[in-house]
Amino acid sequence: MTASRRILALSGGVGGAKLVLGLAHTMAPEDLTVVANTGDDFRHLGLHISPDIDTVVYTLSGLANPELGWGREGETWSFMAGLRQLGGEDWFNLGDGDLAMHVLRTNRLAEGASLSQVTRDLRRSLGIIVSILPMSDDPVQTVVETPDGPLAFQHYFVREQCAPIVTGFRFEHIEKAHPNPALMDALRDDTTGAVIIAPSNPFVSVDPILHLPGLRQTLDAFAGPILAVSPIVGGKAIKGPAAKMMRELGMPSDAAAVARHYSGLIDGFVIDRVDADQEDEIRKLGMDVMITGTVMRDLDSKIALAQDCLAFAERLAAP
Ligand code: FO1
Repeated sequence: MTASRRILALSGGVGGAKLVLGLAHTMAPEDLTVVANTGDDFRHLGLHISPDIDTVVYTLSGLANPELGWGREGETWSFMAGLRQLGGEDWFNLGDGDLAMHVLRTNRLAEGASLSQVTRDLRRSLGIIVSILPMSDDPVQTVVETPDGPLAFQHYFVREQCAPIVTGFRFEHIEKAHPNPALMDALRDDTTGAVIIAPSNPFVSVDPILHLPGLRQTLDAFAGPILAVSPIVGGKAIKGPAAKMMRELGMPSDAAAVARHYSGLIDGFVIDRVDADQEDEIRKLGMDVMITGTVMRDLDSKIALAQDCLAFAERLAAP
């Protein structure tokens, strides 16, 4: 795989955006296509909100709030203050600058634009060269099943702060959704060198993408390597509920369990040095393993992990 081949990165949440930033600093941005999960999307106060698209957009444009992992840095909250004063729903925080993104997106969609078109125009307006594709232009809603009944994803993640026990997941309307045609074209194009599954939550950030009708077959037919970066390091998720979900689903909350989740799909799995003792168990699943530093604390570590992933893809692609 020569360096100037297209890379497809499947991403959701903060971990995904961090690796995407590392990739954007490591390769020609025009050769990087990010496929963003839209199962977290929801309608709130009449606005169409696409959190995983926005986390990538803000991260690549340098506008992201590094502490929160969502929304904009240096945000003001006059809208929220006004909303509370008027007794509006205030469990989901919408910063004043962030609001512009949701209002614009909602308006463009209402005018008939597709989520792909809106996303392309928004990222271009922020000077982003990297392509950002919604996984689908059709609505898919991740539902978290709990002993007390189903929860819309943002109700689980934000309103309930990930406290409920998960017993399963559903992706509503996915059977009618089409994978983004640009993604399917890229997978069928031999200028695409590799697919990288970012260190995102396998259940609620990656599975909505992988379960889109026809996508798994197209991935299985993809000639290049498919690799994933473990979102679990030393039995813990760097951020978010992945490890808690694994335990609640009766799985070990370790890197090998994530590898098992992806086995049959991926050719290589990237784990952190602290999980080196799991290498043999993971290799037995029929995939190659790269052991490196996978905790991305700063730009240098994001770039280093991105470089490792590209080198791993080269190694996997070699005959
Ligand atoms: N996450 C929170 O924990 N609390 C919030 O108030 C919140 C607001 C918010 C607004 C816009 C946006 O794009 C994301 C927001 N998130 C918030 C994060 C969001 O729930 C997650 O980014 C994803 O859905 C999970 O990756």
